[in-house]
Amino acid sequence: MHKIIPLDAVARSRPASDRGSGCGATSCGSSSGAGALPPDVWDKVKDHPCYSQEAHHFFARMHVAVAPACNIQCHYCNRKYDCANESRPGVVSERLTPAQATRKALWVAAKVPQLSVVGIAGPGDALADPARTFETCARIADVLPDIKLCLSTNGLALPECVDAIKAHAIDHVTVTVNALDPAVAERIYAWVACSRKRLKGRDAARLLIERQLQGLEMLVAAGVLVKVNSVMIPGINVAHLREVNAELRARGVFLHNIMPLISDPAHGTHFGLTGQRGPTPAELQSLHEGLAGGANLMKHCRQCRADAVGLLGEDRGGSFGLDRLPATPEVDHESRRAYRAVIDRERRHREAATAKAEAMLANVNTEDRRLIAVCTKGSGRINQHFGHAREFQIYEVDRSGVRLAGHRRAGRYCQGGYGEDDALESVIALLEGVTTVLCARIGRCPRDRLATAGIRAIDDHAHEYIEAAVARVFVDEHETAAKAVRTA
Ligand code: CLF
Ligand code: SF4
Repeated sequence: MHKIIPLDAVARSRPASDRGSGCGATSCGSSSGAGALPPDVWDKVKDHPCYSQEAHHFFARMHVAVAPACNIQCHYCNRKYDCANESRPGVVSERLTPAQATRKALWVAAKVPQLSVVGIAGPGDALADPARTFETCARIADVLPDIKLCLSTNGLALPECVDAIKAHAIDHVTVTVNALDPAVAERIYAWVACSRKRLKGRDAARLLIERQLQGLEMLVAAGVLVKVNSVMIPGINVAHLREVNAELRARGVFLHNIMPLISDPAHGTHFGLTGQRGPTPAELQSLHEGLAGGANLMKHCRQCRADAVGLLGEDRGGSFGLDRLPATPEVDHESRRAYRAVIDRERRHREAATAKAEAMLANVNTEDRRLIAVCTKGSGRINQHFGHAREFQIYEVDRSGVRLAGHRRAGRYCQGGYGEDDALESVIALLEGVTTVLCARIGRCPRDRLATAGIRAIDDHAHEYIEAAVARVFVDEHETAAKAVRTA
């Protein structure tokens, strides 16, 4: 019934200028700014915290958990919990009706001026029961026209839904593709439902891949920005993800997000119970490095919940529970517009500061490359106390520029007035490979302990833009080292 689309057929049939979003290896993707993308694409991504790395400093997303059903079974998922394709496994969301979801979106928009995107990412698959998903999208678009709609799917039901996706002006769709080779995919999925039957093994894997590719091509052809998530599963698909990444680039996928498998026996998943491990941060980084030149990589994903609310990395979902949902939330559209105007100004200043910093870096005569950790609460600035950081953003810097390399989650060191020694030791272990930490403030004890571990903590750049401060520190450290060599 289903025809397999050969992996290389579409890429070959498309003119070279159309391939890979029509972009060079470094010209587009999540880290790109206004000048590097066609204006219509920039317009779609500029306020989307997942599709634009820059936007994630300023804009928030919320998920509405309106999609309870699923049509496949992934080995990393336990149906008692949410869909692990686009959310952290092991968490349970409050399921909402489309009407409740709309009220919740209004409520969050009223309280969180940064809100720019509403996504549907579970708790099951967003397209397994498309009527609920599209009803929710239509209702939200009606009352919040400044909000972008986004959804995430395993792709099985995607081909039939592309017309509805376009009709509802959903510009961003994530498809989870863990493998393009059925022999690899059959080790990741237990079954796939088709025409009221459950397929298993290679037939199931083949059908799912075929539907994912067909849907993905239809979306790209329809001008929808496609992000592909792949769960990185050591021993199963790690080497294969290189082929997947290259194929995605050839097919015009905007962004490839490789998410580390989270596997915990307590979640009761097949992988959790059979001892399948997830990758280490070093393995993920090495895979990222090996994919340079392929489809653009997303490196700022936080594997959020299906009911997440807030900036990526913060989760305010607990403050917006169903039990407190107002009957008629009121949104002040004027103050939302004012927030956007402030952000536009802030972005221009940040861009200018980054350009200046990059010019300064280009003059440094070194092949050195460093990892610098940053404590930030958002806005693209160094604005968090070291002791309050629950995660560190890791920036890579060399003479060619400053790039986000990822983030590392930490236990908070400061426990209400005193420092927790064990937490500090885990933070130090977590910062392996990092030479410097930039924060808004740090006490003497942790600063000294970090220094003993070979990590310099600096709080002289509090409230400065991240890229500018990272570049300044790199240049200063290089100049100090060069001077020491000259005077030796
Ligand atoms: Fe949600 Fe996903 Fe849309 Fe973002 S999340 S549906 S694209 S609005 Fe973002 Fe969260 Fe990572 Fe997803 S950080 S898990 S990539
Ligand atoms: Fe679970 Fe999502 Fe996979 Fe369905 S698609 S089995 S909900 S992880």
